[in-house]
Amino acid sequence: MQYLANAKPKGAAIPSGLQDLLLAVVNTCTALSDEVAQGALIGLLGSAGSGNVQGEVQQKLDIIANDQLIAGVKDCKALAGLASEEMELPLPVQGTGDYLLLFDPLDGSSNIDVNVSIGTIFSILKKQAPQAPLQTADFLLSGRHQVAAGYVVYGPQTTMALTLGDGVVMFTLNQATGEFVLIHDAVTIAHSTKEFAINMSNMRHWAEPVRRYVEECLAGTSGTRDKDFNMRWIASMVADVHRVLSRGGVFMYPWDQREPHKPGKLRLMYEANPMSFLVEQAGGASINGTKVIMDLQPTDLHERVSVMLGSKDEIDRLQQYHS
Ligand code: AHM
Ligand code: MG
Repeated sequence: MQYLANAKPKGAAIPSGLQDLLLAVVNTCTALSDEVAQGALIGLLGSAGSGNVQGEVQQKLDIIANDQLIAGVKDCKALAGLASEEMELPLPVQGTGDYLLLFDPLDGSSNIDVNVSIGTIFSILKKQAPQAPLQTADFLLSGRHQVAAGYVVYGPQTTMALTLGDGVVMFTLNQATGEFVLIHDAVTIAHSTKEFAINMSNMRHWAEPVRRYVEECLAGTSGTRDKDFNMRWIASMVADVHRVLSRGGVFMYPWDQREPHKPGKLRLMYEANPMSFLVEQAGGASINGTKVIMDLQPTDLHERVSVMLGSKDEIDRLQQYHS
């Protein structure tokens, strides 16, 4: 991928170890894109009959994508270790090194079998003590420590969004050559929007500020917002966030009282943080209600978080409703 060799985020070339790691992730996602496209033809659909550490049923593709990402990055010299939604504990790679990789290998698992967009989300952290042997605690860094983050969405097109901390770029996979081609060099999210995304079937369980926000959107021109809103819910965070990056909007998966002890459904370290990094770098905002997600100090690799992200004016409004 020529882009990685030429890019100069914040005026400096991407360190070679980080280039190698990003290239390994991109190459694995290129192969996954091809497999996802074949689905049932190569026996990829259906449940694996197992569960992950979060107590969720694993699909065959969850496990395949996880295994392939591990195989794809295991020779990266600068990668100390990795952590995944599908594994309880981190996996040492070199043990020492500059970088830590976190990923949701296959996001949107409930959409695999129905041929709706799914994807891979990744986050790369700078290891604080590169020479010290890897420990789980090394991963527990706030989103501000990310040096790169992105996703690949396997949809009608395979598209990747990437940030290296200096804006957001987008690529589409040329299926004929296997190359990701740059399609946007400065993705920006408009501050204002008329579109929101939330699973409305949970409405009766929401907290008051979220209910108020959505009720005001639903009231449209007859309410205080004085404009009509549109709603979308794909149930793949990758695809919903891709829409927000592409044409603005708000994406929410808030805390709700179905499981009151859980802060939310989505995972902080490999879903919310990388998406928040992309959204902030595109001029949007991302909060858990009261706090900025990238500032949260994680205490557990698999911790969950309430997520509200997208167009800045709407996120400011949501934060005000929560304060
Ligand atoms: P997954 O990582 O197991 O696929 O779960 C995360 C997904 C998100 O992509 C999506 O926003 C959400 O779960 C959809 O949840 P729901 O089915 O409750 O609407
Ligand atoms: Mg996910």
